[in-house]
Amino acid sequence: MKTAFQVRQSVLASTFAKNIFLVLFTIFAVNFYISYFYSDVFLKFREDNMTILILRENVGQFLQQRLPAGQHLEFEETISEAKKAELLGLDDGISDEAKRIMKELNITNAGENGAPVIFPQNLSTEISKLKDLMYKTYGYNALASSMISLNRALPDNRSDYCKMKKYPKDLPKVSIIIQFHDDDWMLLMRTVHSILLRSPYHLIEEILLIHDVSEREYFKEKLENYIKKIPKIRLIRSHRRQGIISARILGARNAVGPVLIFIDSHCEVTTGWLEPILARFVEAPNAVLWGKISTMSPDTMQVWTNSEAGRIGSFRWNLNFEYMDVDWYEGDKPTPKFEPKPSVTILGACFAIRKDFFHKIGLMDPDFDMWGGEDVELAFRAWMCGGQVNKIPCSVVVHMFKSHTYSVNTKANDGALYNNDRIAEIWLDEEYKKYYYRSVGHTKDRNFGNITERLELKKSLGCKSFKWFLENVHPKMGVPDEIRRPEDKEFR
Ligand SMILES: [Mn+2]
Repeated sequence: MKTAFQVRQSVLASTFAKNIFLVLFTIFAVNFYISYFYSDVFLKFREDNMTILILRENVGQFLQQRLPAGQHLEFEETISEAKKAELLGLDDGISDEAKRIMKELNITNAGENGAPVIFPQNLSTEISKLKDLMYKTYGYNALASSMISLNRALPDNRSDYCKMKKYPKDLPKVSIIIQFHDDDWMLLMRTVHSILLRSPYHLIEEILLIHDVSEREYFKEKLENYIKKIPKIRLIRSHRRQGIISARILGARNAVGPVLIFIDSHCEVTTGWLEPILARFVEAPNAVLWGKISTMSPDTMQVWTNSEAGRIGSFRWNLNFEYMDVDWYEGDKPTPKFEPKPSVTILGACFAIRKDFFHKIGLMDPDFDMWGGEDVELAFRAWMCGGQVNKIPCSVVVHMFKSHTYSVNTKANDGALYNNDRIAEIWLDEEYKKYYYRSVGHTKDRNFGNITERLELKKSLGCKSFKWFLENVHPKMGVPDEIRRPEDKEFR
């Protein structure tokens, strides 16, 4: 029989064993916790801003201080887009209301991989009305868009040449500028998310959102809160309505990165879109670059991409943009299809330019009306004033042509012509202006504002003539019969 002393001794012994166990367990747990994050996060995303971001949320300040700053994400390519979305805090953005309608219509994984969103034939009156109202408000099927994840996957249909091509890790950083006005939240944010998901994280200096005065409720507090959660986004609010062109100038003036990319608020970028653009600037710093612009349907949100190299940009005598087939042969030698190639003009939906060169050649014409013609004007100016324009076929961006634009031109009866008139008056030589005026139907009292400053800019930059431009950049540009007249002497 145990004495009271012995009982006390054995109780003490077992308490001691329990305490030892607890201490050991705690040490083990803490170790496991730290090593888990070291192996899963720290080792994979070491020494980068992104590591700091993740660790701040998961582990705490003490680990953050151990990280040397400013290095690259070596393993970024190996993480899935879903994982990257999770790490960056990018939600799918689908509202409860959209989820309810999806359930009712029996729609799942809407728009994934660029697939079309197809509604059933007999919609209820309620949904049918909502669909029409949203289409009218935003100029595309915004109800379908509300059902598609902001992080949706897109097909990578690039050619093998583009997929295999390797680019250096150290490329100039980019400020991506997106101006928006009354746009739909989901479409704008899908542009933003696709950029964050499909660009090497260390190459994005910032995504600059230019809020061009909108009364939409969600662009007030909701937007402020949203951008606090997402890395690298900066918001600039304009105090007066600017239009696309002035809003982009505002972006260029505020951007930090050495390279600027202007992209419309209704785009999605695809895998590998950024590297070929930035790599080209190393070889051609004075270039305006644009990639392949694929199409997104305004009715179903379907995305069409293919492995073709695509066409380059040209223009008509009314100074509107036009696509042009590329001559793939120089003599009997095929040109490398997917390498950067000269393009006469660009499409304004998405283009890139170095910040220093953009400032040097005078940004964009600040007296332009809200929209139109600025892409052709910039291409002319780049070519004539010491730069060049290139198409980058390996860079693919998807763009939606909506059924209406929010900007209304007001400076002349037809604002688009106001801008084109300015281009003609500033950049076309006297002998070519007549082709423009004939092509748009010349009227006497044309109002194109004051062009003195732009002419001075042209002079101070020592820009070449339009004749030089046609002969050297676009020798195939002829004058069609309906524009030419017998009294014109033969033009090329
Ligand atoms: Mn657009």
